[in-house]
This record gives sequence, structure tokens and C-alpha cells, in this order.
Amino acid sequence: MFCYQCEQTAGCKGCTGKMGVCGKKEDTAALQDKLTGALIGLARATDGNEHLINPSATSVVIASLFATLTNVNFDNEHLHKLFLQVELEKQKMVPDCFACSAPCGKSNAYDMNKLWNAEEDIRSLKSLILFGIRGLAAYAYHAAVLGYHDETVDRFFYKALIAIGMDDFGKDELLPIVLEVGEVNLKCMELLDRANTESYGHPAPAEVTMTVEKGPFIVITGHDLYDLKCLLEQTQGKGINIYTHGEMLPAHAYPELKKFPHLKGNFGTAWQNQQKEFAGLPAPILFTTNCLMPPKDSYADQVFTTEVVAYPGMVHIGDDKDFTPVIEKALELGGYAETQHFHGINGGDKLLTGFARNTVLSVADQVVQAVKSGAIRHFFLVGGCDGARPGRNYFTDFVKRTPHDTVVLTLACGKYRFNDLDLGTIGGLPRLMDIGQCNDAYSAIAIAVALADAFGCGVNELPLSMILSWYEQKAVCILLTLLHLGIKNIRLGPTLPAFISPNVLNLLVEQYHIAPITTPEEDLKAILG
Ligand code: SF4
Ligand code: SF3
Repeated sequence: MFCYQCEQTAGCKGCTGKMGVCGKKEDTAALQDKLTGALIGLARATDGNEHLINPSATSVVIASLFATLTNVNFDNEHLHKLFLQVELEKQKMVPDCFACSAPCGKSNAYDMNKLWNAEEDIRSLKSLILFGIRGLAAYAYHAAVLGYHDETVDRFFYKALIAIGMDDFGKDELLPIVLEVGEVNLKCMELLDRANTESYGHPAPAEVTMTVEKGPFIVITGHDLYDLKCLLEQTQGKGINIYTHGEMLPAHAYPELKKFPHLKGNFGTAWQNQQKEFAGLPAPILFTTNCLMPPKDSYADQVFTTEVVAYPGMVHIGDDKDFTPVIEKALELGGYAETQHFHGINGGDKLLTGFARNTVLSVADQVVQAVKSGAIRHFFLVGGCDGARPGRNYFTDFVKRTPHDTVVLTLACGKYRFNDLDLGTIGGLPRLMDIGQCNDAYSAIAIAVALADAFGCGVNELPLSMILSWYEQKAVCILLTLLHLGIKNIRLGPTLPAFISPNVLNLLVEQYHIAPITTPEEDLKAILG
């Protein structure tokens, strides 16, 4: 196998051999490559015939790309079914090709080994496109679940897939498409923001407890708010409490979800601690998206998956969203006999969330005044994914060291490194504000753009620094969106992606001044002077 799409890739170079660091097996990696190659074939069938693009094919494209994202789908059967669906869509799209006695091969599947063995810069640019659209697919998928679609976004998947399969594309052809991933992702994230806020209301600040009450409960993790809503409805009045985990935490801020009194609090910390935290849990866990780690035997029969998440042997909840097996498991396990008080990794016992664009911009005048008066010296956006690498302590240390006259905005699951810290307040506002999931990156961008407008400057001129942590492919498309917006001086960690070749890195450094993180002391000194 060869896979180097995520931050924890072996030796910071690539996973090879029988199994990846994430637990993805060789045959699963091969199937994911086969699925991706088939998607390229499907996309090629539409090349020059864009009218062939249709909603049914697009939804298969989006689900298939999402299924190849890190820590989403480990189930060969599920992946093979997606492959068959892709082939079926192609057959429906170009039936004549299948009946042709002398096929021209235009819509043939692509051999992904050609990509993995391509010249290093071409491989790097095509990888940025592929991993970027895998992230984009996750966001498009969530929006589509709520009935929101965008034709530009949908069509772009085909364009990007065709580009990956073009053997004669060089840097000049590929680089603009890399940046286009960022542009289209911005559109998609705006769509998802609209889908979420129109469906569940605008997030409002919420204090979330880490205490788990006695009695049966269900832990729900991942990013899909619709699954949570269905689960809340189906557990209503059944004496079962619901606790969020990981990226589901910001759900507590949405009025339409918060209104359910049995949505009680948050269990556990970031995804990479799940094997430890789920062992001995007297409750089932429902995975709606990444990040799923191979379940330990001790709790494997308590893991349920839905949507594109799957793991061999785990019960999968289908499109009918009938959560009965999860509910029955919760009643069977019964929960804790006594209320349990849990803590975050720094010892805190509550978490604040819900500082999305509507909330922050409602106090924009107050914020602008505080900056003008010198009460707020600087903003830091410390956001992105968490992961297991020890160097990620940087993000905890960085936040702990930020001076009292600075504000820390955060989003995505990397915040579990510091979201239980009490950093105090500035002018009535908390110094640490959680914007939401990685899916809410649009909110962070909207806040930055609105502040720049208020100050009459560009985002790069704001007293704002971005310290980003990456792990999987959604972080790739968000990073490309920030580059598309012309945002400079991003600090990225804990390591740089293995798929960025030295030449591509030089380009990013020259044009965007991207820098790897160093130490919290040095980076703070460089930023604040
Ligand atoms: Fe390795 Fe990451 Fe690929 Fe898993 S997703 S096989 S850890 S590079
Ligand atoms: Fe996290 Fe997996 Fe990326 Fe949504 S849940 S940010 S890593």
C-alpha cells in the first residue's frame, strides 16, 4: 500500500506495507485507490459532455470521496459497494461506451499507481487537489444531507478528478486548479453554514458540562448535526441522555438542538484518546463521521456507525436512520450507577462553545473599540485538527502563554488541547472563544473579513495571526481556501504535509509566507514583537 494523505503518516513520508498508522489495511487502501480511479473514469466520461453530470452521479462521487478520508471507512464491503455504484453511474451516463466494440478508453478507470509514482512536484500538486476535494466532499456531503446543493461545487468535483487523471498536465495546468479547490471550498463552506444555521438556528454561547449523569446514555461523535437531531428525537422520553463527543461539541450551541433537555453535556476529549476513553464506557457510541479509530475488543460491540462511516463487524445504521439498535444497547448497558464528574486534559470541568459569526459579530463594535483603545492587542486563531503526535503540546503551551490582552479564537477538534482552560475575560468577552467544528471554518473567515471591513483594512493587516494544526484532508481544503483568500503568514504544525514537495513548499513560502511552527515562545515573540 501507499498512502500519505494525513499528518500521522509513517515516518512523515508515507504508510506502506500491510497497514497504515491509522489502522487502514493494505487491501482497504487498495480498494480506496480503486474507488478513486473509478471516480476519475466517471469524471472523464463527462469531459466535454458536462450535460451528463447529474445529481445521482454527483451524490455517489461525493460519498465515495468522503469515504476515502482518513478515519472514516475501514470496511471493504462498503467500499466495494461504492465502487459498484460508481461503475453503475458511468454505465447509465455513457451506455454506448459499454456496448462499443472498439472502446476508445476515454472513460476508463485511472491507475492510482501512476499518481503515486509521478514526478515529485506533479504528484504533490495532484495530491493537493485530490486530498483537497476529499475534504470538500465531506462539507458538500453534510450540506446535501440538509438538502443544500451548489452546482459550481458539484461540477468542480468532475473537473478536479479529470485533472488528476491527466498524464500530460504540468505545473501550469495544475497550480490554478489547486487554488480553485480553495475557491470552491469557500463556496461550499458558505453553503454548509447556511444549511446549518437555517436548519438549527444561529449558535449562541453555551457552557457545556463534562459531568455524566447516572442512567442510560448514548455518546454521539463526528460532525453530522442531522444524525444528532434524529437521535435526539428518537430518544425523547425514553430516559436516555445524549452526550456529544469530539467535533459534535458545538451542537450544544444550536437552538434547535439545545432545546432537547436530554442533550446533557460532552463526554471525553479529542478523537485520538477514544480507545482509552471508550474502554469500560457503559454506553454505546455512534460515529457519524471521522475520526473513527479501530475499536478495541473491550468496547467493539458498543460502536455503531452511520452515513459513510463503516468498520467491519460494527452495526451500521442505514439511510432510514432507525437508531433502535443504539437505543437498545444504551438500555442494556444502563449507564453509570452514580453521576460521574469528568475533566478535560488540563483539569477543567466545563467547556464553552457557540462563538460563531452571529455571536461574535453582534459585539463587533465592542471588539473594534477594545482594539482601538488598546484593551485587545492581538487575536490568535488557534484552530484545526488534533492528533496523537507529541509535538502537539505546542498548541496547549501556545494558548497558555498568550498575554492577557490577547484573544484566542478556536475551531475544530484541536481545541481539546486547551478548551477546558479558563483564560479569563476581556471587556466582558471570554478570552478563549470556540467558533465551532472544522465545518464552521466559514464562520471564522466571516469574522475575520468583517473585522477587516470595520478597520478599513485587509485581513492580512489585522492584528490577527493564524496558528493552524492539521491532521486530515478537511484541513487541506480549508488551508487552500485561506490561500485563495490571499491570507499570509499562516503558521502550520505539528509537521508539514508529506505530500508537499520542496518546490511546492518554496512556492507557498514565497507567495504566502507559510511557516512551520517553531516553539510557542519564539512564535509569540515573532508575532507580538
Ligand atoms: Fe497512513 Fe494517514 Fe493514509 Fe492512514 S490515512 S494510511 S495514517 S497516511
Ligand atoms: Fe478533527 Fe478528525 Fe480534523 Fe473536524 S475530528 S477536525 S481531525
